[in-house]
Amino acid sequence: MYVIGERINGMFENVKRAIRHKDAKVIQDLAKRQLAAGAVALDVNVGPAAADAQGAMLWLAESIRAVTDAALSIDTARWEVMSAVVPKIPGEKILNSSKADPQIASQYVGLAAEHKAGLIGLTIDAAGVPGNVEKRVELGVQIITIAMEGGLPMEKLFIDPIILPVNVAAQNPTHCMQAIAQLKLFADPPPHLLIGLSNVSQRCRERGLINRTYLAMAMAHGLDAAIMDPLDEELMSTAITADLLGEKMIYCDSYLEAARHR
Ligand code: THG
Repeated sequence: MYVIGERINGMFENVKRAIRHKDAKVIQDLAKRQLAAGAVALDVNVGPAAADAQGAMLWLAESIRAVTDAALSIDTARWEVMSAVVPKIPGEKILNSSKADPQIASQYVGLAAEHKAGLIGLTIDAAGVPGNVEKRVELGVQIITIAMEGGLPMEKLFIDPIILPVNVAAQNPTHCMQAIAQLKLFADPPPHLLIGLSNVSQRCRERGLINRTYLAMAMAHGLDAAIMDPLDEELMSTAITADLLGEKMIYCDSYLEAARHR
């Protein structure tokens, strides 16, 4: 499982405060703790309230780069921010994210290919989040095709079917799993399939239980990457165990520790 830590996000109060007061230690601690817990990449999102989104993103990336070379998932919906910061952030990067509209996706594929970066492509277009499986698959295939034409290898592409909270969109988790299973079949090697896992339980009770149960279900359908909370120990144990049961690793009595200390 390719785990991208979700905690460096301005929607969290402590991160919002750290951005405002330029308190790098808070960010560096979150980076180190998430990586120690098993994340291999870190999502970086300045949050909805940041006044200078570009400056805040660069400050976050620079703060993180002082403690790790891990891949950074540059999480912004704004092209002007993405295109300005990507050339300035050293090391491995994933562009998070592009929509599927051909003109938009071509731009992002070009930027990712130029910087040998990864790209998360959302199965969403000008019409919004699809209400069915077929449209998700169609938009996913559209992104796969544009990536192939643009010279972005499938190992660098992550397709995100967009998971919504189960309390407001009851069919969405099922639709996403079905789209994941189908999109795995459209290229060889296939692209990665990714979700922002915590979305599924927003404003629900039993968030941890919902997150880890859905993670195991989605992994059984071919999910192999997630933006999620690596500091949730039960969630990480579920991810490792689903990898074990999905033949991604071999059993030994200490498989949980072995996977954590890899
Ligand atoms: N796809 C892609 N990128 C994404 C998402 C996605 N990036 C952002 C988001 N979704 C994934 N990250 C989070 C981070 C936190 C939460 C949900 C998703 C979360 N936060 C608490 C909440 O809203 O209740 C914050 C509570 C607090 O302040 O402590 O749940 O889908 N490509």
